[in-house]
Amino acid sequence: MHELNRPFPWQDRPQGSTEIIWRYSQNPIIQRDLLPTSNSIFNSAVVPFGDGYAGVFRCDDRRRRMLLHAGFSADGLHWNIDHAPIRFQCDIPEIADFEQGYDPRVVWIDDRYYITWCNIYHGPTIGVAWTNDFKTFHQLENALLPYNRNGVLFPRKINGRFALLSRPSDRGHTPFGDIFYSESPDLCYWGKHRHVMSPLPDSWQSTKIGAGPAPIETPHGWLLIYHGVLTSCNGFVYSFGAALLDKDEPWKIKHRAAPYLMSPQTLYELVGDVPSVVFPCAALLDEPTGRLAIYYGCADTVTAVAFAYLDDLIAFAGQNP
Ligand code: BMA
Repeated sequence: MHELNRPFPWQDRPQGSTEIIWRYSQNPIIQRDLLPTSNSIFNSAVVPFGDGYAGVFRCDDRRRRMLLHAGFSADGLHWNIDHAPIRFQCDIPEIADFEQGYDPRVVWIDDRYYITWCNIYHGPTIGVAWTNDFKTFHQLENALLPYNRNGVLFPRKINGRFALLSRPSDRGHTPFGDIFYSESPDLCYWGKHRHVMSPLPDSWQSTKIGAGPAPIETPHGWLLIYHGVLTSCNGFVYSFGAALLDKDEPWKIKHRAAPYLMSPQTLYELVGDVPSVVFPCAALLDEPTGRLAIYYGCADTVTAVAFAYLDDLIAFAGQNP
């Protein structure tokens, strides 16, 4: 999976800035109408693939169906997205052919890429599929019962089992939500459900929270970048923050930063189909340099990237309890 010559998407911290996360100056990297049929392209996941990158993109079409499309990039910044949506191969008739899906995450575990997404099976729940080429996608059983969103796999088995974060929800614009942990020997049967985190009162994360990109393994535990929602007099405001979870028992929080890492502040984050949303679904790590590129949806309309150093995020999570 790793190619040494793959260019890492990066831009240095702007001169004079002391921010621990900074936005790419060419944001948004994916405009809403990159596809001739798209209304909006946002909340999408990318991973290293071959000598470049691949991704699964949330593309809402002009009928306003929520569809997933595969895409490819040499540099992680300029993307070609397939015009046809992903058609999952599925030999389980009961769950096949639920066309719509949204908010994908992608991880490499052992020998293949796994995709989790919000699969609309009698209400939202967590779909699971795998691929090796981002052309053919093999759909497995849904991980959990409806209603659930933000299913995010850890990028390796923990204590020999697949591990998943999720956020039980309702059918609609859920006004609550905690993050839970579940594990599975085979990606079919899930159990040992553990509570991880609740929203925090009087804060940017007071209404609900949900896992963002796949957790990143560090010597200090799993770095979890997660979104949090505040209910303002104009509706929901989506920001994101950071926490560190225990390496072997990831339902235990070691540190959780009180301030947000990023809140919607630029025009493309504040204005769009759903105003005031930053929603991260992927993070790339350049291990030799500790550089991170975080991909996030903006205002449910476009896709942007922001940069940070992993060590700074670990320190941020630890120093702002
Ligand atoms: C959530 C999800 C996200 C979306 C967010 C803000 O419930 O549907 O896809 O970005 O709401 O509308």
